[in-house]
Amino acid sequence: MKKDVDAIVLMNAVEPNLDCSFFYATGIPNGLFEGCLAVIRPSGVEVLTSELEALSAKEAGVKTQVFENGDERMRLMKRRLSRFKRIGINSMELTLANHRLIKKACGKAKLVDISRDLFDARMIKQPDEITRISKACRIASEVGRSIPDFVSEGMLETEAAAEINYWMMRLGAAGPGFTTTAAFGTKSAEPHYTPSRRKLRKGNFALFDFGASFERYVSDMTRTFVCGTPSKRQMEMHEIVLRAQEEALDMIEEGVHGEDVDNAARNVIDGSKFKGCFIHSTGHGLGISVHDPGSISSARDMVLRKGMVLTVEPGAYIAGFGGVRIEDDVLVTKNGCKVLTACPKDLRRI
Ligand SMILES: [Mn+2]
Repeated sequence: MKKDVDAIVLMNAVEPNLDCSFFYATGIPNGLFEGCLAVIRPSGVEVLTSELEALSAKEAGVKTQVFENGDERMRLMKRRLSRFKRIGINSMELTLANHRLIKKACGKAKLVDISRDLFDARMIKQPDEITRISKACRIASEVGRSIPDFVSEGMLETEAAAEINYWMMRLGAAGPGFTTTAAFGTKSAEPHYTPSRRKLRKGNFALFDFGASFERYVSDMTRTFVCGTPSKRQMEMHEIVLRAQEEALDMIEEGVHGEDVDNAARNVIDGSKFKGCFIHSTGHGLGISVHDPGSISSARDMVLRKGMVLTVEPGAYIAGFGGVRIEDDVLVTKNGCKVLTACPKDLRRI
């Protein structure tokens, strides 16, 4: 930590307002931990937890103190926090209500925002984190490979998404890492679409964006298919997006600017008949959260460093026609990158 603090306090609110950094700092793979705290000091981490996940915390080998209600939690907080002078907090994920509780418990201590430092630390993955992400990637890849086996013409987007979620869990995922996207036909042109009761028809694009959650870490992968025989335009669109993705993947290594990787992918698409159709950045960080700190972007440039895990996901979208996105997850290494997802990238048919 660059900022001088006696301790860092991370406190969860109620799902979905949980602090991802709480799970980063404690490494606890199971449990919800609503209203729980992590107190981090140079000597180690202590979790203040309700009884609901006391077992998960203890099994993870983390020093644990259990409280039965809010009053007891406040007593525990006061006992620990009142002796500190400077306490680091994560302003990006702490609710205002919990901020008040921490202030009440710590007396005169100064609360210092350390969210930047925390996010910088979270960007570089530790070996244990890479192991979990890799497993989540393997699960998603296996499901991605078998999509043509369980998705067929006439199926609803919600049914296809349910199948993907089902198979990820059958393969050991705790659940989907985020809401699975299945977008058919013209709906594939909307990058953040959520599935509805639309049927897959002959000639439709079928875009699936999904990831597995494994021991709290997620994968994030996209593949685009065509139902039946693809048209010439569909094939061209897919080919250009694939070339853009390969350009980006070829460039990634420690020391390279995200902006340059983004431009490499963008130049392929903008140099084709699909100019202007790539409407988002090339990638983002991935870890506990599906949008973890970090990006491959011209707007938010950063230097890529060894140990970062990022998505590489160029796309092309045409309203009223459809869209193609191809997304893989990579680990940045000294001399390149390791692609953690392994699933065919040619335009497959359903
Ligand atoms: Mn995705």
